[in-house]
Amino acid sequence: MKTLINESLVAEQNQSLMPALQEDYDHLGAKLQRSGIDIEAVTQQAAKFQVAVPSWGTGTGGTRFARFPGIGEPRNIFEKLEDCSVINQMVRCTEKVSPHFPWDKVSDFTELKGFADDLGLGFDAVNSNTFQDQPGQEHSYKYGSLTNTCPQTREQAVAHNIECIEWGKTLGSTALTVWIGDGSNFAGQSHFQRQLERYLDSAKEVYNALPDDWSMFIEHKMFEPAFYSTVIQDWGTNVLCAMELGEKAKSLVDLGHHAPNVNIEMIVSRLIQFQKLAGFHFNDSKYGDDDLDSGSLHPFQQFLIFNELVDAEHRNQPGFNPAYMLDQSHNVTDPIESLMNSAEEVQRSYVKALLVDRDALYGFQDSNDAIMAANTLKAAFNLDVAPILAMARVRNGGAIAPIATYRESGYRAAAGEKRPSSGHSGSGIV
Ligand code: AOS
Ligand code: ZN
Ligand code: ZN
Repeated sequence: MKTLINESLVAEQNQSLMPALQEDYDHLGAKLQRSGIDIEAVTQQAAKFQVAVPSWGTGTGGTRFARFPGIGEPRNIFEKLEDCSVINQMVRCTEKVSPHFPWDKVSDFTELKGFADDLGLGFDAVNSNTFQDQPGQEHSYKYGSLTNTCPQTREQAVAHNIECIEWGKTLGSTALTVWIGDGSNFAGQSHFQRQLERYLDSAKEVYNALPDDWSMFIEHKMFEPAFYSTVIQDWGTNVLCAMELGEKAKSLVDLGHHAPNVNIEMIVSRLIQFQKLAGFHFNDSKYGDDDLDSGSLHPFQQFLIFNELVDAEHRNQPGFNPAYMLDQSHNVTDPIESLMNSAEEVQRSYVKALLVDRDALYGFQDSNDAIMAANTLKAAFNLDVAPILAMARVRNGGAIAPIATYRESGYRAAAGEKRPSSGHSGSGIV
């Protein structure tokens, strides 16, 4: 496997940090032992954890208002994959990339697959894009795509989703994520039911094109770019459509796509119970679909979501096989650093959830001991599991201190040399 950061630099950095890590790890191990937890078993679980990186997250995207290009931004999917491989080399829990078409322009998918293979990367869900027009496109998505009142426009959107499936097959992907921007901006602008009927008709055509081992992930979002109503606005409409389509259709939860203060962990629990949880777009949010770094604002919420996920693992729930992906976009940080941080934060939530004393929790729930139930969760959440994460990384060949090692490597500056900036800041992508 080709690595873009010098392996001996990683080894050197790890060597100097190892004595302190070992000390912290042994200390945490002894502490966990008192609660009957074997740290080695937890570290092995942590080392198996994976979350996919979004190809669009490697560019210095920004907001819909402006784009501020960063140094050495990837100019195409091949360079995006290079950056993803650096992320994975450092954190070793991001082996897959989720591509977005046609943002990721590809002329030869077999070549792309080979390029990714060489970097030790695979592909997670492929994303279609019918929320903006592309140059030369025949029918406009201004008034919607899969739900457009014009049948030819709907057909065009269906055809794009089907071509994404075809491309994904070559890449080794097994899922299509469909997020549409369809909705309305004025009361009365669209007939809610007729619009959703059109969605279902179009979505059925896409669904029917899925290979046997594929899934269709439906992603809901409350608002934006439509601000009065959105067709797939919440998990209710999402799961109703997924049920209508069939068992290969499931509901994808993007953490930033809910009304403020919504109990997302409970939505996750419901979707698990009815075998309809597709997976996640992890990110964090203060106001809406902010796409901020995972765990940067609400680490407890993210932990509570993982508490549901680990509980499902613990209960061996049928049909439980969620896809974990990041969905974030930045203006102010180096995207490689942000994506490494996010991956680690998601993994941190997972590890903390593994440490919840589930039998004790069930006991407190059954005896209605609310305070002890809450304290049981908090006891796991308040543990500092950083030594477990670092040990899992180093055993998988990654860096004890990903950001420090990445900075030391000078990768970004070298990318700046190889990938000269186009020098202008055009309008952004949502
Ligand atoms: C849009 O808000 C959604 O989060 C989608 O997942 C979208 O495809 C992605 O964020 C890229 O913009
Ligand atoms: Zn998303
Ligand atoms: Zn979003």
